[in-house]
This record gives sequence, structure tokens and C-alpha cells, in this order.
Amino acid sequence: MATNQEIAKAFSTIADLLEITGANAFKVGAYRKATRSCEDEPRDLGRLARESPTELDSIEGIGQSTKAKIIELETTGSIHELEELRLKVPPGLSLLLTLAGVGPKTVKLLWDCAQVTSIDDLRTAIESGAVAAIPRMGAKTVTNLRDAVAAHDLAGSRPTRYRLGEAIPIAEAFLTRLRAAPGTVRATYAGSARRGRDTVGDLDLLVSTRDHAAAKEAFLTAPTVSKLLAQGETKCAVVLTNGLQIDLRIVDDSAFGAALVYFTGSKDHNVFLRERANQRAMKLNEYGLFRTDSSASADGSLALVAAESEEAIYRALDLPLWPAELRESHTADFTQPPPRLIELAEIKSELHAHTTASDGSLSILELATLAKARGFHTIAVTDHSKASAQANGLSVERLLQHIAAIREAEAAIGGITILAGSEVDILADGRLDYDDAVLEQLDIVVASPHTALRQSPEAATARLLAAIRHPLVHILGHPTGRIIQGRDGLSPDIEALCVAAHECKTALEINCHWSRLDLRDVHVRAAVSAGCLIAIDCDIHSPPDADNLRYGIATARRGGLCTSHCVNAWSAEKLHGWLRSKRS
Ligand code: DGT
Ligand code: CA
Ligand code: CA
Ligand code: ZN
Repeated sequence: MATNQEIAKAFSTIADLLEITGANAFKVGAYRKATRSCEDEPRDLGRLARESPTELDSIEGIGQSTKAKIIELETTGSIHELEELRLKVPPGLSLLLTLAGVGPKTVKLLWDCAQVTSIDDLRTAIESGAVAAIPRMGAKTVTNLRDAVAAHDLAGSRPTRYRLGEAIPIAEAFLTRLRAAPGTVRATYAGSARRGRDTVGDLDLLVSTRDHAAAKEAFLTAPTVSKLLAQGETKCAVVLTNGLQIDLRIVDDSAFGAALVYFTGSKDHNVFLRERANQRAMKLNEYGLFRTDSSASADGSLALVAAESEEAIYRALDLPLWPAELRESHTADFTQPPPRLIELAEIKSELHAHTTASDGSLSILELATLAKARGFHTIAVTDHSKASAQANGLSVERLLQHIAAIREAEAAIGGITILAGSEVDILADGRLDYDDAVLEQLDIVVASPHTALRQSPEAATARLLAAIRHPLVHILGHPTGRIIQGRDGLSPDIEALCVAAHECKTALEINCHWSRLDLRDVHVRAAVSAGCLIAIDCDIHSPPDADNLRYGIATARRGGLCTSHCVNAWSAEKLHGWLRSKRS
């Protein structure tokens, strides 16, 4: 339930973001006015929205569009337009707005004219004179900005963690630079990013080289580096303009494996490995695995057992090599062989994708062509259902036309199966947004919660159980509706969902978008131990979404998922057989 203050805050944020993105002044003004109206309104707007929405019409400053958004926020917990705007604007700009005396007009000017997207950018741009050179930027404003940045530095604040899909592309850009440096042998990322956690505190990069200075140079001269935290012969740490910290380790290639084991972690796993080494009269550190008993050489240095590869170190410790994603659970028995985890190359279908019929950017044929190019045997077209009005969800009439269009595209394309499906809303009470008679006409049904994401755990469990048990539903889409660093989403009884999903052969989705990763790792682990089917889907709205598959795979692997239980890894025959089993 949203308070008046929360509604007002949402509207003022929309106004700020609209202004930064250059929307027309009238629209911005309407949101400013609505902000003040909400702040001044003595009655509870959320309750009015639920119980007597027509009363909202009489409030001065609230129009049809802002009224609809109050209702949307109250019933769904979020405002679609606000989320869209947040995606359009670099997150650092919102932080700029928190600087004393800095408003959206200034932020827009800084962004447009000096490519400033973070406080570090701003500091650099002030120092270089780039800010003073912006037309319409007065000397007084520049002074104000300088003071505001200084005040911010004293208070000190930067985001604590970064989402996996924000961090990995940055890591890869740095690895490309490092690999291009003379003398580089191997370069990779380690730490929580390699373990596939959904957020990372910082990036840990590792490079082996014959030329330490060249590697360091390539790292430090990257254009996104904003601040040098530390530098030495074998290590450097920097902060990027977006606030992300990167630690770099530079090693000789003969010790790459030892460094990789150490910096992959987790810390707990390192403790386990070190103790195991100690029990065997050995010592493990970031430089290698050494004998500590009498075989030490005459000069007192320890005899090296293994250092060049992870395999060699694990073998010498009498352990099977465990995948990085599983090197954290405290409960795993690392002396046993690890499960054979699913791999990205094994994914052969995408079962959750949108077209221009609802809120996607691709036509049916474009979507199918993309899936075909990825070597998939099946693509499911699952546009939104009618309750998702903000996502242009399909009325029954439009859905029936869409099914016909999908059948036509399927006949035309060849080489891939196009399934007619829907991402049907699970309403707050567990009913689905289309009648059974409509759902029966679809090859595949993904049922997802989009609204009422703040309901009680009991209500959420009952709601999701109803969808799982619905005989026409194949997949439960993004089961909790969480947005990482955005909203918590539902907190249903996951074990109960898993039991039902296993029984009904309904797959639980891992939504691959890095802002969702829903199911999350611990939920996947629960689903895997219950023997559930899992779908790993990109929820494609536009082509780049398909590249998020790797994050879903990382999450699946952290949960211990094997190929056999992932429906997207099945052959066409097996997949289509399962889908048909829910159609009599
Ligand atoms: P993060 O950055 O908070 O997402 O998590 P990590 O795991 O990347 O942690 P980070 O960056 O502090 O260190 C990277 C790896 O280096 C960590 O996973 C294990 C190793 N490491 C760092 N400090 C220690 C330590 O004090 N003890 C042990 N055993 N390992 C450490
Ligand atoms: Ca780290
Ligand atoms: Ca680190
Ligand atoms: Zn959805």
C-alpha cells in the first residue's frame, strides 16, 4: 500500500526523469503539480484508489493520467512508465540529483553537453574545464557544482553492489584491453562475478603476463577509470566513473591457477581448501600449493606441488574440480563429484518472448529469425494478456488474430517451430487473465504475476499455487516478480510451490534478465531438490535481451541445475510432447 508521500515521490521522480530526457514542459509540469497535490491531500490516496477511485477525479491537480498511475501503483506496487524511464536514464544521474542545489535542468545540460553520467564524471568535467565550457552554464553554477561535489565527497556515498549484468560487460571490456596488451598470456575475471552471484561488490580481474608493466598500463589507461586506489608491482585497484571498483592481480603464468582459485573464492571455500591442504602437510595460498614437510628444499623454500591450473591444485588436494558457481555453499560435500551442471550451449529453445503485438520490438518473423540464428529448434511467442494494459496486453479478440498470425509465420519460416503462446497475468486472487476456452487454443502458457506484488506471503502462496496447478499452464514466469535493487516482490512459501510444481509437471522459470534473475539461486536449489522442471528464458522484448541467457545459466548453475530438468535443453520432440501433455 502506497502512502501519499510515496505517491508524491514517484511523481516527482517521473517529472525529474522526464525533464532529463527532454520531454515537453507541459507533461513535466503536470507531474510537478500532481506531486504537490499528493503531498497536500489529507485523505489516504491509496485507499481512495482501492475503494472509490472516482473521488480522485475531484482532486485539483490530479488528471486522468496521474489518477491511473495512482491506481497502478496501489494495485501493482509500481508504475510502468517510471520503470521505463529508469531504464532510459543512466543510474548515476539520479545520484547527481541528490547533490545539493542540483536540479534536472542542470543534470540534463551536464549529460547532453559534457556526457556526465555520474558524480565522478562531474568532478572530472569540472576539473578539466568541460563544465565551464558548456553554453548556458554560468560561472556561479560551476562554483555551486564544485561545492556540491566537495560536500558529497565528505559525506561519501556510492552504490554498495552492482547487478551482474551491469558488471560483466565492464569486466569483459577490461579483459579485452588486457588481452591486447603485449605479453599477456591469460586474462579472466574471478570473485563473485565468476561465481555468478546476482550482484557483485567489486570486480576481481586476473592477468598472467610476461610484461607486468604493459598489463598495468592497459588497465590504468582505460577511459572509464576515475580514481586510482592502489598500485604496486602485482596489483592495482581503481574506481570507475560509475563507482564500481576493480581489483587487478598480475601474475606469472606458472601461478595463474593458484591465483584463480584464491580470487574466485568464496572466502569460505578458500578456508576449506586451506584446511584440507594443512591436513595433508601442505600449504595453499594465492601463489601455489606447497609441501610443508621434510621435502622442503635446502634453501628453506617450500617445494611447489601445483600452481599452474585449478585442476592440478584440486587434484593434489584429492578433490574433484568444482564449478565456480558452487564454490560457496557451506553444505556441499566437496569431496564428492559435483553435479554435471547445465551449460549455455545446451539451451535449444526460448519459451518466453514478446513481439510488437504487446510491448516487444520485434515482429513474429524477426523474433523467430533471431531464435533460429541462435540454433534453437523452438521459439514461443508469449505476448502479454489483457490485464497488463500498461504493456499493451492483448484482448481476446487480438489474441485470436495473433494466434492466426503466428500460425502463418510458422508455415512460412521453416527450420524452427514457432509456438502460439501467452504470458498470461496471474490475477491477485490466483485466477488467470483469460478463460480456459481461450488458453486451450494456445500451444504454451506462461503464467506470471505482474500486479499486487506486495500481498502477504499467504496470499502469494495461494495465488501462485493456483497457477501452478492450473491444468493448462506450462510455466510459472518470474515467480516472485522481484526487481533486484528495485522491489522485493512476492515472498511465497517456495517449498510448497516446488512440491506442487513437481507434482503437476509445471516448470518454474528462471527469468534471465539481470534485473530479475527470478527464480533466484536459493529458490533454484529448492526446486532442484524437489525434482522440479525449470525453464530458463530471456523474456525477449528486444534483441539484446537474448544475450542475458548467460546470467540465467549462472543462476541455474548456482542452484545446481542439471541439463535433464531444464525444459529448454530438451529435444524438440521431448519438449513438444510435454507441452501437449497439458492439452487433451
Ligand atoms: P564481492 O566482491 O563482495 O561480491 O565478493 P567476492 O567474493 O568477489 O569478494 P572479494 O572481492 O572481497 O574477494 C575476491 C576473492 O578473494 C574472494 O572471493 C576470496 C578471496 N579473498 C579475499 N579476501 C580474502 C580473505 O580475507 N580470506 C580468504 N580466505 N579469501 C579472501
Ligand atoms: Ca569481488
Ligand atoms: Ca575484490
Ligand atoms: Zn512478465
